[in-house]
Amino acid sequence: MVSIQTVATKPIPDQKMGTSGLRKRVKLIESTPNYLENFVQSILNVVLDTQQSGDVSIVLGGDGRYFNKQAIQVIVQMLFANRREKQNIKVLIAENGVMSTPAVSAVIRKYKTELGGLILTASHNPGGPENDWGIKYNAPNGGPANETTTDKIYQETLKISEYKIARDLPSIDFAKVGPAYSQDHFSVEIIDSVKDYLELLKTIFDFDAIKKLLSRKDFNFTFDAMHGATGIYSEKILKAELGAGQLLRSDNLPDFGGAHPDPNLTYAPELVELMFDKQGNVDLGAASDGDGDRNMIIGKDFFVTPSDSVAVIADYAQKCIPYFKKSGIKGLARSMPTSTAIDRVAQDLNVKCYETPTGWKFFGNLFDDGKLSICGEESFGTGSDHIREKDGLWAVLSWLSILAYEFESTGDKVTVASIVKQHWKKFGRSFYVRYDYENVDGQGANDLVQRISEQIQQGGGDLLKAGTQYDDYKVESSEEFEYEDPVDKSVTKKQGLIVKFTDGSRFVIRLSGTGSSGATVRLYMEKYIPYTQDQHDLIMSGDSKELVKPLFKVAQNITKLNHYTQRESPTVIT
Ligand code: G16
Repeated sequence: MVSIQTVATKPIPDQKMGTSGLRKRVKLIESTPNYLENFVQSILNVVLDTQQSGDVSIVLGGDGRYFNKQAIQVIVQMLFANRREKQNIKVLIAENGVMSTPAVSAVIRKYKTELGGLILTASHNPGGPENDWGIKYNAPNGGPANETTTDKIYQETLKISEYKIARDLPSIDFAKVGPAYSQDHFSVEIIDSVKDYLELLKTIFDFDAIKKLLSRKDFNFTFDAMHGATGIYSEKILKAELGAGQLLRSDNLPDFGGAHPDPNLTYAPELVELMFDKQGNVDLGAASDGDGDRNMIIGKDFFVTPSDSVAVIADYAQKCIPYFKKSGIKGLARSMPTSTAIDRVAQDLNVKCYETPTGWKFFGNLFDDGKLSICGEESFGTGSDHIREKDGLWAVLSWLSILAYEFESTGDKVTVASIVKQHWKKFGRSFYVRYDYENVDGQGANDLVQRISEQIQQGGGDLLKAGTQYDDYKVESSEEFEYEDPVDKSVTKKQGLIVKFTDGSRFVIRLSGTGSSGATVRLYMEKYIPYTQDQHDLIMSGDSKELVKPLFKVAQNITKLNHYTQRESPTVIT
């Protein structure tokens, strides 16, 4: 007979979910008594309350990082101890505990798990004993919990006084697919999430067309899984099913090989070298992050910004992806700091383009309400209404579908660069750059935002009054972004500062919500140039970083970035 212990505990400060889940240093979690238990109990207090009666199920998976295996056992013990009388609880755990974030979303939706799912990931943050661990709660629609739910969970963390656990529950062996435990209205089943996820992808894409492309002698593709959760999916889907040639870092490691599992030009050096090697022959390169929801797309000698990537996918979707050929495009969306490239595609398709705060959770209601088909974020997130998370492999298969379509219809060899350039010719180009000032002093970062916010509240104040001239830039307007959800009408305030200029340029400042210590200031700059014959060379070959330099000078001048961050230059530029 398994016994249940009720353990007295005290609230632990700072257990507040950020943009997506709770992310903290492993050292802090391991050295703070009850850190994990407090947080899990707070989630369960909120989530179990939503299902007072009837049998329930929940998904449990993660990106394979250090501390996950141990955490899975603790969470199972707590689920067992918290089950209600006469209520059966079924826990679906990923084989080896590894399930990408998009696959968790797919599995929640497929099995209709009443309690949603828990994802053990700190996303693209490094892993291992010296780095980060994290946990996200996803709702029964498959998407990240909305703000109402995360606020409730946070309130629970502030008043928690006890948690329940069954420490002598037998340890669950999650290495083998099938039933793993069943006792007293409680069962655990280990599932093959790759199978479920693959099944879903097959309903979306034309696998034969992609296979044909990948079998061409004159087309080479390389995928970098960054030692993250997507490793197993890339082996079984990209390689075994579709015949993709080269995979990099496809073995999942608890510390991601000591690297930063963040798919960008800085942290995927081997892939980047292959793609920018003048003698190289790789036509499409792609990478995804620790938990597989972010993606990076690179052509030969050509980086595709996430903002352009989603715009190109949206423009092509109905032509080359069966799912959209059938369902059409209901609407498009982007997070506020993402470039406006997708807005112009929406205009062309005659559908609405929604502008949401940063965070995939804000797309959830739009998807559920049938208002949205494809969306993306500048932070390397791209996805659609097939699930409720951004989806790295979905973006990669979308690009393979576009290339397959172009190869087939033109009968000629096309390139990623030629596809994007064609897009710029049709829509003009948003030159776009993001500067990150990582791990700066929290007080300084807050003061920076506060100062600009006060000016905005005074109608622009001395700094931002419409008409104020800074070098060649004249202020047109300034605002602090606020979002009213079109479906539930909830209002989310203080989501970033936007300064627009009369030439159509803008810069945005906001603080990141995904770091595990200190603060990160993000400065986003965009300059849109419509396509004309005169601007042809600039649009096709202009360097975004060079082009936004004068705008950066103005943003620095207005925000006093160097002073508040105590930095001379950004840590990362994307
Ligand atoms: C999370 C969210 C994304 C968001 C990103 C960046 O991504 O899911 O929607 O755009 O954080 O957030 P921030 O700018 O606040 O750091 P992920 O991949 O880290 O889960």
